[in-house]
Amino acid sequence: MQYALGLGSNIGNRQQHLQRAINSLNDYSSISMLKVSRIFETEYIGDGEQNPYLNACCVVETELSPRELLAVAKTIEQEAGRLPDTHMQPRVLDIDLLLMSDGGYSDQQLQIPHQKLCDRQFVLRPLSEIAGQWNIFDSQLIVDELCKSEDDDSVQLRSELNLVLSTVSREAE
Ligand code: PH2
Ligand code: MG
Ligand code: MG
Repeated sequence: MQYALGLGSNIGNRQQHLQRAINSLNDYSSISMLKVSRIFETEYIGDGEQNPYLNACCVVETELSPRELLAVAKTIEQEAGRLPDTHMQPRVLDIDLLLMSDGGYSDQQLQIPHQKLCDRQFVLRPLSEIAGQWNIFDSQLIVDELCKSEDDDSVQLRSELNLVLSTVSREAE
Protein backbone atom coordinates (compact mmCIF):
# COMPACT_ATOMS: atom_id res chain seq x y z
CA MET A 1 0.00 0.00 0.00
CA GLN A 2 1.13 3.53 -0.72
CA TYR A 3 0.20 6.45 1.51
CA ALA A 4 0.52 10.17 0.85
CA LEU A 5 1.61 12.08 3.94
CA GLY A 6 1.54 15.80 4.69
CA LEU A 7 4.33 17.43 6.68
CA GLY A 8 4.16 20.83 8.35
CA SER A 9 6.23 22.93 10.74
CA ASN A 10 5.93 26.48 12.04
CA ILE A 11 8.35 26.58 14.97
CA GLY A 12 12.15 26.77 15.01
CA ASN A 13 14.22 25.48 12.09
CA ARG A 14 11.24 24.47 10.01
CA GLN A 15 13.19 23.02 7.08
CA GLN A 16 15.26 20.88 9.42
CA HIS A 17 12.13 19.52 11.09
CA LEU A 18 10.71 18.49 7.71
CA GLN A 19 14.00 16.93 6.60
CA ARG A 20 14.30 14.97 9.83
CA ALA A 21 10.75 13.69 9.40
CA ILE A 22 11.64 12.38 5.94
CA ASN A 23 14.80 10.75 7.34
CA SER A 24 12.99 9.25 10.32
CA LEU A 25 10.22 7.75 8.19
CA ASN A 26 12.79 6.31 5.81
CA ASP A 27 14.75 4.83 8.74
CA TYR A 28 11.88 2.44 9.50
CA SER A 29 12.67 -0.86 7.80
CA SER A 30 8.94 -1.33 7.19
CA ILE A 31 8.63 1.99 5.32
CA SER A 32 10.10 2.98 1.94
CA MET A 33 10.15 6.63 0.94
CA LEU A 34 9.07 6.82 -2.71
CA LYS A 35 8.56 10.51 -3.44
CA VAL A 36 9.17 13.85 -1.76
CA SER A 37 7.65 17.15 -2.90
CA ARG A 38 9.29 20.52 -2.85
CA ILE A 39 8.79 22.84 0.13
CA PHE A 40 6.13 25.57 0.20
CA GLU A 41 5.89 28.52 2.56
CA THR A 42 2.24 28.87 3.50
CA GLU A 43 0.16 31.30 5.47
CA TYR A 44 -1.44 29.77 8.54
CA ILE A 45 -5.06 28.78 7.97
CA GLY A 46 -7.24 28.47 11.05
CA ASP A 47 -8.46 30.32 14.11
CA GLY A 48 -6.27 33.06 15.55
CA GLU A 49 -2.83 33.96 14.25
CA GLN A 50 0.23 31.80 13.84
CA ASN A 51 3.57 32.09 12.12
CA PRO A 52 3.74 30.81 8.54
CA TYR A 53 4.31 27.13 7.94
CA LEU A 54 6.65 25.22 5.74
CA ASN A 55 4.61 22.41 4.17
CA ALA A 56 5.65 19.47 2.03
CA CYS A 57 4.30 16.01 1.17
CA CYS A 58 5.75 12.58 0.61
CA VAL A 59 4.60 9.19 -0.65
CA VAL A 60 5.63 6.06 1.25
CA GLU A 61 5.22 2.37 0.51
CA THR A 62 4.49 0.12 3.47
CA GLU A 63 2.51 -2.90 4.62
CA LEU A 64 1.68 -1.08 7.87
CA SER A 65 -2.01 -0.56 8.56
CA PRO A 66 -3.34 3.01 8.76
CA ARG A 67 -3.34 2.87 12.55
CA GLU A 68 0.19 1.46 12.65
CA LEU A 69 1.43 4.19 10.33
CA LEU A 70 -0.36 6.81 12.44
CA ALA A 71 1.47 5.49 15.51
CA VAL A 72 4.79 5.85 13.66
CA ALA A 73 3.87 9.42 12.67
CA LYS A 74 3.01 10.30 16.28
CA THR A 75 6.28 8.83 17.52
CA ILE A 76 8.28 10.88 15.02
CA GLU A 77 6.34 14.04 15.98
CA GLN A 78 7.21 13.42 19.63
CA GLU A 79 10.86 12.72 18.86
CA ALA A 80 10.97 16.08 17.06
CA GLY A 81 9.88 17.70 20.31
CA ARG A 82 6.19 18.19 19.63
CA LEU A 83 4.30 18.76 22.84
CA PRO A 84 1.08 16.89 23.59
CA ASP A 85 -2.26 18.64 22.94
CA THR A 86 -0.93 20.95 20.23
CA HIS A 87 -3.69 20.22 17.75
CA MET A 88 -4.29 23.51 15.84
CA GLN A 89 -1.48 25.16 17.80
CA PRO A 90 2.01 26.07 16.62
CA ARG A 91 4.07 22.90 16.32
CA VAL A 92 7.59 21.80 15.46
CA LEU A 93 6.22 18.97 13.34
CA ASP A 94 2.88 17.73 12.09
CA ILE A 95 2.60 14.53 10.05
CA ASP A 96 -0.84 13.81 8.58
CA LEU A 97 -2.06 10.74 6.69
CA LEU A 98 -3.72 12.28 3.63
CA LEU A 99 -4.53 9.56 1.12
CA MET A 100 -4.11 5.86 0.45
CA SER A 101 -3.35 4.56 -3.03
CA ASP A 102 -6.26 2.18 -2.68
CA GLY A 103 -9.47 3.02 -0.81
CA GLY A 104 -9.87 4.82 2.46
CA TYR A 105 -10.02 4.23 6.19
CA SER A 106 -12.20 5.47 9.00
CA ASP A 107 -12.42 5.01 12.75
CA GLN A 108 -12.88 7.39 15.67
CA GLN A 109 -9.31 8.66 15.57
CA LEU A 110 -8.32 8.52 11.94
CA GLN A 111 -9.95 9.24 8.61
CA ILE A 112 -8.30 8.76 5.22
CA PRO A 113 -8.73 10.80 3.05
CA HIS A 114 -7.85 13.45 5.62
CA GLN A 115 -11.10 15.26 6.41
CA LYS A 116 -9.80 18.73 5.53
CA LEU A 117 -7.71 17.78 2.53
CA CYS A 118 -10.06 19.13 -0.12
CA ASP A 119 -10.10 22.71 1.11
CA ARG A 120 -6.46 23.09 2.07
CA GLN A 121 -4.32 24.49 -0.72
CA PHE A 122 -1.27 24.43 1.56
CA VAL A 123 -1.37 20.66 1.36
CA LEU A 124 -2.89 20.17 -2.13
CA ARG A 125 -0.13 22.18 -3.79
CA PRO A 126 2.80 20.02 -2.60
CA LEU A 127 0.62 16.91 -2.92
CA SER A 128 -0.10 17.61 -6.58
CA GLU A 129 3.63 17.37 -7.31
CA ILE A 130 3.84 13.75 -6.23
CA ALA A 131 0.28 12.38 -6.23
CA GLY A 132 -1.57 14.64 -8.66
CA GLN A 133 -3.40 11.75 -10.30
CA TRP A 134 -4.48 10.04 -7.10
CA ASN A 135 -8.18 9.67 -6.53
CA ILE A 136 -9.87 11.25 -3.58
CA PHE A 137 -11.61 8.12 -2.33
CA ASP A 138 -15.40 8.19 -2.64
CA SER A 139 -15.38 11.27 -4.87
CA GLN A 140 -14.97 11.62 -8.62
CA LEU A 141 -12.00 13.91 -8.14
CA ILE A 142 -8.26 13.61 -8.37
CA VAL A 143 -5.79 15.77 -6.45
CA ASP A 144 -4.87 17.92 -9.45
CA GLU A 145 -8.50 18.93 -9.94
CA LEU A 146 -8.64 20.35 -6.41
CA CYS A 147 -5.28 22.08 -6.52
CA LYS A 148 -6.03 25.67 -7.47
CA SER A 149 -3.21 27.47 -5.78
CA GLU A 150 -0.94 28.26 -8.73
CA ASP A 151 -2.05 31.87 -8.33
CA ASP A 152 -2.66 31.72 -4.60
CA ASP A 153 -0.32 34.15 -2.82
CA SER A 154 -0.75 32.36 0.49
CA VAL A 155 1.15 29.32 -0.88
CA GLN A 156 4.65 30.12 -2.14
CA LEU A 157 7.14 27.65 -3.55
CA ARG A 158 10.50 27.87 -1.74
CA SER A 159 12.55 26.27 -4.48
CA GLU A 160 15.82 27.00 -2.70
CA LEU A 161 14.83 24.74 0.22
CA ASN A 162 15.28 21.18 -0.93
CA LEU A 163 14.33 18.05 0.91
CA VAL A 164 16.77 15.28 0.16
CA LEU A 165 15.91 11.63 0.09
CA SER A 166 19.01 10.13 1.67
CA THR A 167 19.62 6.40 1.75
CA VAL A 168 21.99 6.73 4.71
CA SER A 169 20.26 5.43 7.80
CA ARG A 170 20.56 7.16 11.14
CA GLU A 171 22.55 4.26 12.60
CA ALA A 172 25.20 4.64 9.92
CA GLU A 173 25.73 8.39 10.39
N1 PH2 B 1 -1.95 22.89 9.73
C1 PH2 B 1 -3.01 23.04 10.51
C2 PH2 B 1 -3.78 24.28 10.58
N2 PH2 B 1 -3.33 25.29 9.69
N3 PH2 B 1 -1.90 26.13 8.05
C3 PH2 B 1 -0.85 25.94 7.23
N4 PH2 B 1 -0.48 26.92 6.41
N5 PH2 B 1 -0.13 24.79 7.22
C4 PH2 B 1 -0.45 23.74 8.04
O1 PH2 B 1 0.22 22.68 8.01
C5 PH2 B 1 -1.56 23.90 8.92
C6 PH2 B 1 -2.25 25.12 8.90
C7 PH2 B 1 -3.48 21.92 11.34
O2 PH2 B 1 -2.75 20.79 11.20
MG1 MG C 1 -2.35 18.87 10.16
MG1 MG D 1 -1.81 16.21 12.57
